[in-house]
Order: sequence, then C-alpha cells, then structure tokens
Amino acid sequence: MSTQRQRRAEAPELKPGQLSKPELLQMYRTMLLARRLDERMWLLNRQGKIAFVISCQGHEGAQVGIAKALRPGVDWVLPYYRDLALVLALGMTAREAMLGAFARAEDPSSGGRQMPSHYGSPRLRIVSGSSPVATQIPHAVGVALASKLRREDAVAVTCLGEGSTSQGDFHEGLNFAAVHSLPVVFVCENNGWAISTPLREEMAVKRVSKRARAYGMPGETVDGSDLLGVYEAMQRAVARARQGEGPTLLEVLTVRLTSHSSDDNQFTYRPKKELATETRHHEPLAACGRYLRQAGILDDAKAQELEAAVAAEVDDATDYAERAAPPAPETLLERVYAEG
Ligand SMILES: Cc1ncc(C[n+]2csc(CCOP(=O)(O)OP(=O)(O)O)c2C)c(N)n1
Repeated sequence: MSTQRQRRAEAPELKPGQLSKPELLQMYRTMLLARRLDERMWLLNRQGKIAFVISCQGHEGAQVGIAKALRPGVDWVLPYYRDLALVLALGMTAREAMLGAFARAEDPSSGGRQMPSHYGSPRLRIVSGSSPVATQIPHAVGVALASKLRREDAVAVTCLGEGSTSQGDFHEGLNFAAVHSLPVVFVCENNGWAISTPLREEMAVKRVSKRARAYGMPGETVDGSDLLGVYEAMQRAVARARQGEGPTLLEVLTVRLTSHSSDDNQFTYRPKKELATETRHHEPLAACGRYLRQAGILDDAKAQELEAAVAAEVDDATDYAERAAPPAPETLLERVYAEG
C-alpha cells in the first residue's frame, strides 16, 4: 500500500521566483551539503564512531525554502531532529553539526549533553528542543508571546513531523497562538510516516493543513521538492506573523529517503516500490538540480565543482570533530541546570 503515492500524483514544476541566480545556487549548495553531511554521518555510525543518526534526507528542499524567508539571528527557530538543512541554511557550520554528532565539548547545541540532532545556537537564535515530540510547539508559542509583549518584530518558527500533530502539545499550542494572535509559524514536514506508522493510521484527515481551520488560522500545503513554492508560502506566513495578523500552519510534503533513524530498518514495514516512486517524483535535490539546469544556472562543470567543494567541507568537518575533545567529566552538570 503506497501512502505517499496517494498523496501526490506528479512531480512539481519549479517556477521562477524573486531570487537571484547566486541566491538559488547557494540554496542548492546548502541542500547538497546537508545531503552529503547526512550520508557521512550514516557511514560514521556504521563504523561505530557516532551513536545515532536521524536524517534530513528528502527534507532538504523544504528546509532550505523555509530558512530563506527568515532573518537568521533575529527570528527564533525551534527545529526538530530532521532539520539539518534548515540549521545549515540559517548559518550553522558543517563543523558545528559534526561536533554535535560526535558529542564533543565544543558542540554548540549542548556541549555534547543532548542526543545528536537536537540543534541549538544562541548566536543564531536556534532553540534546542526536548526529545518528546511536539514539546517544541508550546516552547515556540511562549517565545512568540515574549516577542509580542516586548514589542519586537521577531517571528518564532517551529518545525514538526505530521505524527507530532497527534500530540496534545500541538493542539494546545495552536489554540493559544491563535487566541492571542501570536507571531509564530508552525511548519509540518509531512513525510507520511511516524517511524513505522503510515499517515492513514495517524489521522483521519488527508491534509494536516486542514486542521488550521479548527483553530482559526490559515493553513496551506506545498510540495517540499518545490523549493521556490516553499519559500513563497513561508514568506506569506512570516509576513502575516510580522504584521500582527497571527499564526499560520504550513504543511510541506516531503519524502523520507532513509529509515526513521540509524536504529531502524524501514523495509520491515515500508514497500520498496513506494519509496522508489516517491524518490523518482519528489526527491528535492534532483528536482532543484533540474530546475537550475533548465534556468541555465547549473551545468556539469558547476555541479562537479560544487560536489568537490562540499566533499572537502564534509571531510574537514569530520576530521575536526573526530579530533575534538569530549566534554571533561568535571563539567558533567554544566548546562543541565540554570546557573547564576
Ligand atoms: C511524546 C513522544 N512519543 C513518542 C516518541 C518516539 N518517537 C520519536 S520520533 C517519533 C515519530 C515522529 O513522527 P513524525 O512526527 O511524523 O516525524 P518524522 O520522524 O516522521 O519526521 C516517535 C513516535 C517521542 N520521542 N516522544
């Protein structure tokens, strides 16, 4: 049974937008860096060097499109564990991401305390989350409330999977945000699976965005391999929030190209055919590459140059993080409780 195939019939056509050629190329490069970093993390996991991987593969277009509508270091971002491409697009470096994967002292997210992929950066206003899914939603609503009370124009953005929309935190958070017209955007990266549970067993509605109406906010669904479509939808949502018009629920359809995590084997529950069909039509890196080639922005020589530059960056990040020191035992309780 193909859950994803029923959701979408055809691959999207990317539309020319307001972005310049260098900007589009940079967005593609970030998607490529996220993909290659993620692939390297799987190798390191299988070599026994890092404990755990939870992939962004298949979500890169959604995440880079979302980030492009934000002001890094001004707007608040409360990501979830798949958001590697999002945090890279906001300005986190490959070295910083790898330091987290190796749980090193220099890891900006938590100094090696948290599980990998619980991204955080005070510099970039990325707020590290808790492991129970959907807890980032009330956190984002609280941040948006603070922003409003302080009369700042910072918007809060939080990301979640569609499985997380079944949690109470989702409903409480959206209701409170709408009642108080808070500057927050809820982005659901819907990949059709919550570990081994397919969409049809998660909810009785076909679109997560349909839930928005029940709270009194706009809801929109866009295809996550349509980089520019995501960017434009996110721009609309952020503009509403900034102008005091309240929250938006944006659903971005993605494909989960890997197992749920490095501790899972998706082919014990997911038909290979479904994944192959999804990949053929909606794999975001290929979709973006096709668009850039059609637009005359990318050719074979430029693609090779980008691959080489990204490979060097991934090698550098791996070597740097592997050599970096682990947290010192005497610092065990730092960053666990509020200090001062
Ligand atoms: C409250 C809670 N219940 C269960 C889990 C175990 N868990 C971790 S990820 C996950 C699936 C979440 O699926 P979804 O929100 O669709 O995100 P996806 O991983 O598909 O991107 C579950 C059930 C958890 N972390 N927290």
